[in-house]
Amino acid sequence: MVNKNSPLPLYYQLEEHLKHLIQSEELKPGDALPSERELAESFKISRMTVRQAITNLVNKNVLYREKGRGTFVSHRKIEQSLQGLTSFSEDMKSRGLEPGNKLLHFEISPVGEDIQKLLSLEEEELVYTMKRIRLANGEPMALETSYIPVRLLPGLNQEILGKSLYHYIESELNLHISHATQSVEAAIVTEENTKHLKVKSGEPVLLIQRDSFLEDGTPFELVRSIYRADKYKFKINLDRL
Ligand code: 16G
Repeated sequence: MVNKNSPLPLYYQLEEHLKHLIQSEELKPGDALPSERELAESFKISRMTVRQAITNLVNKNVLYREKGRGTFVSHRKIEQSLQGLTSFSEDMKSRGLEPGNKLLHFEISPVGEDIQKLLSLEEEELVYTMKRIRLANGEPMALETSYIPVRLLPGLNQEILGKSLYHYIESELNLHISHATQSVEAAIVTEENTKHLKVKSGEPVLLIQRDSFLEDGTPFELVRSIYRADKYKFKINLDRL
């Protein structure tokens, strides 16, 4: 499995071997890796070589270390395309995961000038402000704060928000969701959000802002979300211009 006569460095060969075990699911997400000593003995290589291979895989997020517990196989990230205006519920279902929501906050009130502008609101116009933890198979993936003009969805309530917002807009109200602009930036999770997202303090997150429009150009939502960077990877296809 490691060939001492190969020109490839031993740490690299061990890395490739471990990656192969993960790809073939002999080692599954969350599984503990044998100790450095065990790996060194079974491959007849030095512990330093083992350590180097493991450190490289930790740096590539293939493995993660837990203090005092050992080294484990990372959970695969959800790969989310940045093309196509889809909802969280649709995204999870298309992966065979059960979407879930936990509503943390729901209020109807006027909003600040920046949100007024982005939603093309009249001054003092009422807006729903809501905060939802988005879950996949019960595990938190993102924390979403959405702003929606009451004028557009007068019947929106907490029960509807327990399910899919986009489904309600399209299937119950027959409105046509058409396009959006979205930005993604990196940040560190705030102390308050560590408990909502079930991540440790200091973990990286992705801040996403989406402004979505109906077919006639009316802005219907402004969403500021915090996605777990350990769970999400965004992907886009590019054409040469
Ligand atoms: C996604 C959208 C969010 C939208 C929600 C509707 C991003 C960054 N955000 O989470 O803008 O409100 O889907 O989901 O993709 P729902 O229909 O499941 O409630």
